[in-house]
Parts: sequence; C-alpha cells; structure tokens
Amino acid sequence: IFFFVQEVEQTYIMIKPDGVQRGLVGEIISRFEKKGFLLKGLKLFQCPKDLAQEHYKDLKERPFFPNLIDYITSGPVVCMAWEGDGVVASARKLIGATNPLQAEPGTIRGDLAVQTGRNVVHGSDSPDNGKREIGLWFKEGELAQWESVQTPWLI
Ligand code: 3AN
Repeated sequence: IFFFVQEVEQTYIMIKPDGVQRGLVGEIISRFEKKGFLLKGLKLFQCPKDLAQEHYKDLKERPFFPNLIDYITSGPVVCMAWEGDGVVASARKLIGATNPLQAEPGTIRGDLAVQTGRNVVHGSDSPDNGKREIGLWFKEGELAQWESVQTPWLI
C-alpha cells in the first residue's frame, strides 16, 4: 500500500529593498493576509551577495544580472513564507506582471510600482521553486508551525 502525503503548498515572497524603503511593507503583507493565506515565516533581513546570486542563478547570463544583485543587496528585504492551496500561482496573480507598467491595476506591482528593476516584490514561480527558495532564505526553526483558527472559514 502506498500512502501519498499531500504536501501543503508554500511560496517564498520577498519585499525588495525599494518596498521597504518606500514604507510599503504593511500594505504588501496585508494583501496576502486579506486573501486568506497563512503566514509561516517572516523576517527583515540584509541579504548577502552570495545568497542573492544563488537565488537569481537562472538569470546569471542576463545583462541586468549585476544590477539586480546590487539592487537586492542594497538594503534590507522582508522575507516571507506563505502557505495555502494554490498559493504559488495565486501570489503571482496578486503580484502582477514583471514590468509594473504592464501589471494590471489591483495587483501589487500594478498599484505600487513603475519600473521592472524596482518592482517591489518577488514571488516564487513554481511550487518546487517555492520550496527551494524558502530553504535558501530561512534557516531550520525559523518557520512557525501553526494553523489559523479562521481557516475553516476559508476552505
Ligand atoms: P518575476 O520577478 O516577475 O518572476 P523574473 O523572474 O523574470 O520576474 O525576473 C526576476 C527579477 O529580475 C525581476 N523581479 C526584476 O527585478 C529583474 N528583472 C527581470 N527582467 C528585467 C529587466 N529586463 N531589466 C531589469 N531587471 C529585470
């Protein structure tokens, strides 16, 4: 007999240095909270260069890579792990298109940003990357084990 343990989906969301500097932390967190996802990890963190390079390694060959690394390491970021069914794709929708000028109004980037290189927030693009990135940015023990008492209202 095989048992398939259904893993809960998690995504790595990060408020980038411009979002922190512009005072948008509360606004951005509240969008995910109000949607009904579960916050499992949260910290303000100054990202070292090697971690930024590892996080964005798929973009290593792109011309904007050095600027991207400078930007992400230029000030503190807010690291978050959010959990829920379909959270990866849903968070991408809440965040909006990479280029904020193309992002729909109502999305975080559509409402709060104008430049691709200053697009205030990151969200994992697949459940596998969600796992990978949460593992990169959080140490063991930094994620909380809890269930919201509100959850029955949302499922
Ligand atoms: P997303 O963050 O929407 O998943 P990716 O993964 O294509 O977009 O790009 C990762 C990050 O790299 C973006 N959030 C943005 O900060 C930066 N980036 C992507 N494309 C460009 C570009 N053409 N010029 C400058 N920065 C870019």
